[in-house]
Amino acid sequence: MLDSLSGRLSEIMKKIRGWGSLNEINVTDGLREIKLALLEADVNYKVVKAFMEGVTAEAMGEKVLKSIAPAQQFTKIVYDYLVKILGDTPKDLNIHRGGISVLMLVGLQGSGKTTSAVKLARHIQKSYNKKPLLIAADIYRPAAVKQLALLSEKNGFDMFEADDDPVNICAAGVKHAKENSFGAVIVDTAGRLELDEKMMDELVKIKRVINPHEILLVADAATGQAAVSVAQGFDEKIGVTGLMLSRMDSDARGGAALSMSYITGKHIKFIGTGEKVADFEKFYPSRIAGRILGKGDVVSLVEKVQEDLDLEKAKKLEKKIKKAAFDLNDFLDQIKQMQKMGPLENILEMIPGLPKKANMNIDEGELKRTEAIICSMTNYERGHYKSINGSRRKRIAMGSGTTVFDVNKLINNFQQMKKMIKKMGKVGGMKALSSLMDRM
Ligand SMILES: Nc1nc2c(ncn2[C@@H]2O[C@H](COP(=O)(O)OP(=O)(O)OP(=O)(O)O)[C@@H](O)[C@H]2O)c(=O)[nH]1
Ligand SMILES: [Mg+2]
Repeated sequence: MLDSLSGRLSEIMKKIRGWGSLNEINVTDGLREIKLALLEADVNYKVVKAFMEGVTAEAMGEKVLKSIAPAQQFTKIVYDYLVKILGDTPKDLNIHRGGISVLMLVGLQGSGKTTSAVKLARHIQKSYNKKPLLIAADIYRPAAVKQLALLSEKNGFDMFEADDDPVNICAAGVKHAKENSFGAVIVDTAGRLELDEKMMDELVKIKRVINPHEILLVADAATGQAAVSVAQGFDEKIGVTGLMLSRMDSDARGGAALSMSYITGKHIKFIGTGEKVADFEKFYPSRIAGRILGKGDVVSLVEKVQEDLDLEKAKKLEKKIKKAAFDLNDFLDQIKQMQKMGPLENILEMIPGLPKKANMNIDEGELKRTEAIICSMTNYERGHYKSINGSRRKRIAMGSGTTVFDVNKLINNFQQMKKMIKKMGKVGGMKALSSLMDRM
């Protein structure tokens, strides 16, 4: 999925991260490469243009070029714009908790409507605990009803069929669902080879009769830009409420996925990633942007670090670490920073190359205890841990609601850590911190 684009972009971003400093010349080079990669991935030129304008304006600013970590900032800007063009925040289905929800799938022939209808039924049953009814409204293709019947049966869903025209079938199907306590109705409509009037008229009539909560356009991601104009065509004629991109698994380039939402102004709600019913995912712009930019979720890490960690402070800390002047106050600062960044395991998981087993050893309760202990020390004690004798340890334990054993353990760990830091010499803040947490 999106492999060739992801391969190209993550290479470019890696290269940029390798540059020690950013200046207008190398940023221009980097941006040119990104632009080429997007165009080669068949991303719509309007999207590429908007993307490049936004990223260039921000990346060239003083704030980025002169910052402490310019390459990381640059990565974050690219990532943020990717998320934006992919639709920003994920959108849920318009599902009524109480009553019946009616969903209608439309799209060209072979775009994946029938398969997606069953995938969607499974999703609705699992996520909303609603019993779905599938309506077979494609009476034109000889085996269409049978295909839906087989798929429904295989997955344990009920299907409604009737010997009538599609508009009447849909009306009767929704009535049947209401009378038989179904929670959702999914209408599988007929596809055509191209956008034709007759087909659109029929869809408009169905829409009028069943008044759906969602009209989802199913488009084949592997058809690239063609999928985008199909979506526009359907939207103009019948008005769609969301998009479903099928065959993301066979779309290495990614043009449709990256252009669809921006060009149509509609959200991609789901993607199909294979022929099986379980090959179906909710569409999260941020996750897709992360996948496109590289592995190990470096991007999310950068984002969190940018937002929550005071870089100036980190730089000072690094100096202190190098001089081994790191004291319990700095230690406390670090713990607070890490707590602000959210669950520790999430953060550590995002750091590529960190052994998974080490991550599991991190105990957040322990972090909180450590924080309480250090907070119960006087400022002098925090700067001079050797002054913390037996009676002081007792007082600190009382003050922090812990035991002398806990205080001893912390001071021992801190002592060992200082030794280790001395040995480590030239190691950056984050890395030093994670190895240090490992010892707790
Ligand atoms: N690899 C892959 N194949 C898919 C996906 N979704 C659907 N297919 C396959 O694409 C083919 C067409 O899918 P259908 O669901 O029958 O498409 P349709 O839009 O209902 O087709 P018509 O009813 O003829 O208009 C089938 O062979 C599906 O198995 C997907 O996400 N990935
Ligand atoms: Mg079909």
